[in-house]
Amino acid sequence: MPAFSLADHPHRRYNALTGEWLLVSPHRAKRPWSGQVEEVPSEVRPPYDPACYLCPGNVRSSGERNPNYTSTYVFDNDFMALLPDTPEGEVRQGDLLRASAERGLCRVICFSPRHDLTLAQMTVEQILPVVEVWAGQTLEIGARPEIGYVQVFENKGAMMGCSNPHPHGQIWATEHLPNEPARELARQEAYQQAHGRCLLCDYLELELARGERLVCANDHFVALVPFWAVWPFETLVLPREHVTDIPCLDVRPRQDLADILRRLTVRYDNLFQVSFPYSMGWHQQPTDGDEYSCWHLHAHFYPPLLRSATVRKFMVGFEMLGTPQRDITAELAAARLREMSETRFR
Ligand code: H2U
Ligand code: ZN
Repeated sequence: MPAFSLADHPHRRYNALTGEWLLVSPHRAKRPWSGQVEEVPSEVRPPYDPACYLCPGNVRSSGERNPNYTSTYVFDNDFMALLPDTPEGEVRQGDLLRASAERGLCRVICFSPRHDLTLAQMTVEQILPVVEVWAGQTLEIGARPEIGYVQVFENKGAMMGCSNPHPHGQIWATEHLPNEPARELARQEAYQQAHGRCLLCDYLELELARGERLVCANDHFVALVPFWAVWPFETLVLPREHVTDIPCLDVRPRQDLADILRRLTVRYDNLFQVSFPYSMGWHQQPTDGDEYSCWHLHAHFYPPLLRSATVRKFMVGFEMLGTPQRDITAELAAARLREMSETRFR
């Protein structure tokens, strides 16, 4: 019997950040596909679309008119999933029926007045204001007494359920810590307790030394495919310095963040020569006023595409009922992304 290898044999991998396991089946990467094929959405869009509710000067469904903004633009989501003035209340029957009121708010952030751009097509100078808005919004919303956590994210592409191609992201801020950051907090706290060091500082050091899962880097940020990636081309974006949230980032790190976002999203677009769909978002320290020095700021990119612009990964069957699974290894995915150009295809 040949010796066990991560590149050839089915195995489970541990996600040190969430404490969950995933299944990796590298021997299965050449499986033939006769399932669903996605449509490639048209790439051509006008710089201004009179029917777009995010373009400057247009009227939204609330009846409000967007200003003629020239860089970024933030507004309260007209269909907030959470409301700031929800009355306090609880429903409880033993340990079986539990519910409690949740306060919060939702905002939309337009990244650019240009309807036809994406982060991958914007310059570092154009992306920097987006980073500044993320920082400013995190500070402002996080300072509200009813807000315990600010989730900054971008849902990109029709495949991800995004309703509008105009470059934009969202913020959902909640009273309580959502599930994913709660899992990450528990692991980061436990690691700090056990080792007296930050989990992601140590992880980054290990990945920089090994190199096999790195995608790209600059002086302040590193993009890599995490050892425990579930989505085929999932990446983790980490500041080299131990900072707890975006507002903590200094001037140069913010510029480097804009740089790494451009370079990573261009690599994604070049992979299948398509505007690459994904959900991405920042995991920052909670804003309930407690101490979270163990928290290491990071972003996750979760793209659904698997082997081409038209074949996506589904989280179904065993993954829904058992454990998430992947075929192509994190190391192979990183190598593919690493060899991509940082000049976007035309
Ligand atoms: P997507 O990122 O999933 O496309 O969502 C865009 C958000 O924009 C969505 O949350 C909001 C929707 O509620 N929206 C407005 O706030 N005003 C509008 O006129 C349309 C959509
Ligand atoms: Zn638009």
